[in-house]
Amino acid sequence: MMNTRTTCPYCGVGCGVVATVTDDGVSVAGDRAHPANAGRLCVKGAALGETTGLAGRLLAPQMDDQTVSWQTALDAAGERLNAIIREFGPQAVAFYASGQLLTEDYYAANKLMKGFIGAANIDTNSRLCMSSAVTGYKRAFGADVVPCSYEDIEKSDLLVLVGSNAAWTHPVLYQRIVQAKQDNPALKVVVIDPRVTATCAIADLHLPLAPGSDAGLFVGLLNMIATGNHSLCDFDEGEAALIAAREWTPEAVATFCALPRDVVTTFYDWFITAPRAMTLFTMGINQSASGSDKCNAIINVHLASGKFARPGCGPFSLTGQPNAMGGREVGGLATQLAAHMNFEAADIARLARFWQTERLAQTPGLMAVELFEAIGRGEVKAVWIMGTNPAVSLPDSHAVCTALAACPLVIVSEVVAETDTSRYAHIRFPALVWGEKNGTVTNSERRISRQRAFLPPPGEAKADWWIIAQVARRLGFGDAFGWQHPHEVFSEHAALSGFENNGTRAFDISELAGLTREQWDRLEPYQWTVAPAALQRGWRPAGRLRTVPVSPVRAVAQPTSRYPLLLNTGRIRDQWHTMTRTGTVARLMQHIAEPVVDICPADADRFALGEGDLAHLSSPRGVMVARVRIQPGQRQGELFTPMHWNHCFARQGKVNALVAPVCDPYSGQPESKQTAVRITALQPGWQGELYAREMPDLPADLYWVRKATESALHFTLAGNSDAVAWLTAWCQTQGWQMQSASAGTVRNLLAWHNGQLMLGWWSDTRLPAIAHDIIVQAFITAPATAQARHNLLAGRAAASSPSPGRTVCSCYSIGENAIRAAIATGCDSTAALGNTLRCGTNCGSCLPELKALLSEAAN
Ligand SMILES: Nc1nc2c(c(=O)[nH]1)N[C@H]1C(S)=C(S)[C@@H](COP(=O)(O)OP(=O)(O)OC[C@H]3O[C@@H](n4cnc5c(=O)[nH]c(N)nc54)[C@H](O)[C@@H]3O)O[C@H]1N2
Ligand SMILES: Nc1nc2c(c(=O)[nH]1)N[C@H]1C(S)=C(S)[C@@H](COP(=O)(O)OP(=O)(O)OC[C@H]3O[C@@H](n4cnc5c(=O)[nH]c(N)nc54)[C@H](O)[C@@H]3O)O[C@H]1N2
Ligand code: SF4
Ligand SMILES: [Mo]
Repeated sequence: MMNTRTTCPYCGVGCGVVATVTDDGVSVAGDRAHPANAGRLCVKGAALGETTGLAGRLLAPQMDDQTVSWQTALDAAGERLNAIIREFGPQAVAFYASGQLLTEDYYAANKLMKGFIGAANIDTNSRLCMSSAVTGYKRAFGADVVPCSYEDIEKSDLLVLVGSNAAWTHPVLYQRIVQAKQDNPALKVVVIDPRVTATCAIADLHLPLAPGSDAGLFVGLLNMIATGNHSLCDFDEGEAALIAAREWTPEAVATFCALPRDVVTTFYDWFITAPRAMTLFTMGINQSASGSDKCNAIINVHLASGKFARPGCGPFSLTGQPNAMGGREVGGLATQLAAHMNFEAADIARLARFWQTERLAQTPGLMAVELFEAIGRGEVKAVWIMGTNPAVSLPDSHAVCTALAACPLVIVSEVVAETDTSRYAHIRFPALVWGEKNGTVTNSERRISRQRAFLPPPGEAKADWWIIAQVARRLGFGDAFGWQHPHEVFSEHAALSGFENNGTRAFDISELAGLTREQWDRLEPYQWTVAPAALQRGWRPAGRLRTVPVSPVRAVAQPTSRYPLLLNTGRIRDQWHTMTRTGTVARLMQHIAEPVVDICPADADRFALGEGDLAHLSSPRGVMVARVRIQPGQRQGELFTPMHWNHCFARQGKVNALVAPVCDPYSGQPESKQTAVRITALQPGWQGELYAREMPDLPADLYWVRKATESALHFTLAGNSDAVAWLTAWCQTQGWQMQSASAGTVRNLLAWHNGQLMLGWWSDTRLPAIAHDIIVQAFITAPATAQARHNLLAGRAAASSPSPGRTVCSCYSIGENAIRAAIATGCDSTAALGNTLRCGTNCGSCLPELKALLSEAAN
């Protein structure tokens, strides 16, 4: 048994993980010695061991869907890229990378594209994530510097979470806030989010503002701060920022944000009187057509109030991906050069000297949305996608897919065999994934940690940096890409950060450039420093910080009579992005297993939708189908739907089919949080649950969602054609014996072969509530008694073992029914529930839901 200390590959909290390989597989625990988590893990981190299986992996290079050797695939990539560059120039080639690549991979990709192919057409999914925050910081400080650390949380008096559902998206950091509040009851938490989220469970004040109106709130706060005689004269454009804010009285803000005036002024009072305050912001701010200005509106109030460059203070952009920050350090965005350098003459010359290249890109490249538009117009003729799934995650996904389908050369570096994007690939490179790959990542607080390999490379999979270096060699740049080990890439990157720096660039980790391979292997989590004095000066040539004048505007998307609702999109607790890894883990499918659409009770009435109905959503761009959840915490006129589902997991579950490609003019970040849509009830003739060892081909017109279980394939279906007829026909061709039951509108079916359960089907006019656990178990051990088989056919649990209901605590698989029963027998607090059932005692992600069940029972 070997323990390896590594780092979680999911969110930007960047938790340390201890992985242990045993005969039964991989088990993980939180690393107590890691400063980001001190031993804690959330449910996704805790389930990492369950993602290391090889089912569904891409394990060999492929060309035109045929397995080929590395030599063939790499040669072809080199030849085809070369041919396009020769004929159409370097601007006809692009890379689209990811904040989930390791820093070493990212550095290599950026170096090849900008330094040697000679165009800056490398952009990344971080464009969809925190490019507005980058723009905000750069405009204010002159450098992309995140001025806060996690340890500021305990030192603060007020934490403002804006556009962040940290309870689900940065769970370990959220638990740290929960703990800080327990230890210091004077610490106040404000949550600013149009909907009531799990994060609100600890809020002293929740501002359910109108979507997209945050700039008004913060500009109004700036106005209040200024009225209180605080001076802005130390900052460039302080005067202009104040003039822009002058009309934003609390009354004006209350109207703009659709909030009661006293809620607005309470927030302002708290912020102004708190000796120390932090604003933690994420996608509710960044993913906006005016996201950069919103970031600066937030930064402005910290500068103006002096709640900046001090412990417990500052504007803190939480990064989403495990290495979004590493991407910023290597300059992975099309609008920057490596190591915090920009497209300015001195930087261009310096970087060309360091890389010893004459081909360095001279101007910024295409940003993500523009890039795919350029592919669509045929201007970009080759795209290499690494570590991201743009067919799902970019807005206007129909246009993205059309562009990819017509692109002459699509190369995809992936870890799984089938994704919505890899379907369009001419060449597929199999990459190493977490547990196999080796390198560094940087978390939200600028802390560099090692991801260490503890599993052997499976099949022919290779590290991303290696693949890039091999292609570089075939493009004729072998000398600059001669690395033999990721440690060498890291050393070069670290050396570049210090190259002719002398304090002019904030990012300088050159003290790590001299690490030996052994030292790099053992590297402890390392936070690069930002001295308060440097922060107060900033990195602009004039040597001053800047407040950016902001004129709040509404979201571009506005409801119309045809599309009367605003659709908000985001994350759920137990899934990661496009589900390629978390979507196959049964335990992570138990919390929410289907695309859902949240709607408030009044709108549900207005559009004749009931809880659990299927609904059809549409915008001018496309359609989606989701299951209705009536949520009092939704504002009227607004819907919420998860971003995760896609064509690999559902027929019409992809929300970006609806979202328009409207972007912020400065950051290029799309407005993923607001889309005008229409909703109608779908009324299929039947709905059913299908479990099987092998799946029949589904008729094309069905609604389907694929789910993960421990034992069988599981699909939830809905449709009108006679399901029992085609299922029966298919089972007959398999030679299986069938057993069926029908009563009223219920149609159930079991198929057996050699005493084993092969298939089960339970259907009704509405989705039948069946005992999922019993069914999953029946595929492992066939029920022994006639009574048990009878119960199974009815989809029922035996009376002696009632169904636990919807899973609330994924760590210990504790269901809602068990929790309700425990509450009924006297558990009156989350602690009591934890003692009785263990729920909520591991990662704590379900504590907000436990609280909700407790208060529901109390009312
Ligand atoms: N479970 C899970 N965790 C994740 C991820 C995941 O896929 N799954 N992904 C990671 C990544 S890459 C990222 S970027 C982060 C994202 O982390 P978050 O930003 O916390 O997550 P989201 O759910 O996208 O959006 C946050 C909130 O913004 C709110 N919002 C929408 N519009 C507005 C608005 O106009 N104003 C305000 N104030 N709020 C608004 C939404 O209602 C939502 O609750 O999560 C990271 N962590
Ligand atoms: N409507 C809407 N759209 C959104 C968002 C939203 O809130 N709403 N959020 C946006 C945000 S913030 C983000 S970050 C994006 C995320 O969107 P994506 O980046 O598209 O999502 P992922 O599923 O994380 O894609 C990562 C891909 O890389 C593969 N992969 C994993 N590890 C490796 C590796 O080591 N090497 C290689 N080569 N491949 C690997 C995975 O299998 C997967 O296919 O979505 C954005 N899109
Ligand atoms: S909070 Fe969860 S997902 Fe994020 S790094 Fe930690 S364990 Fe991983
Ligand atoms: Mo993200």
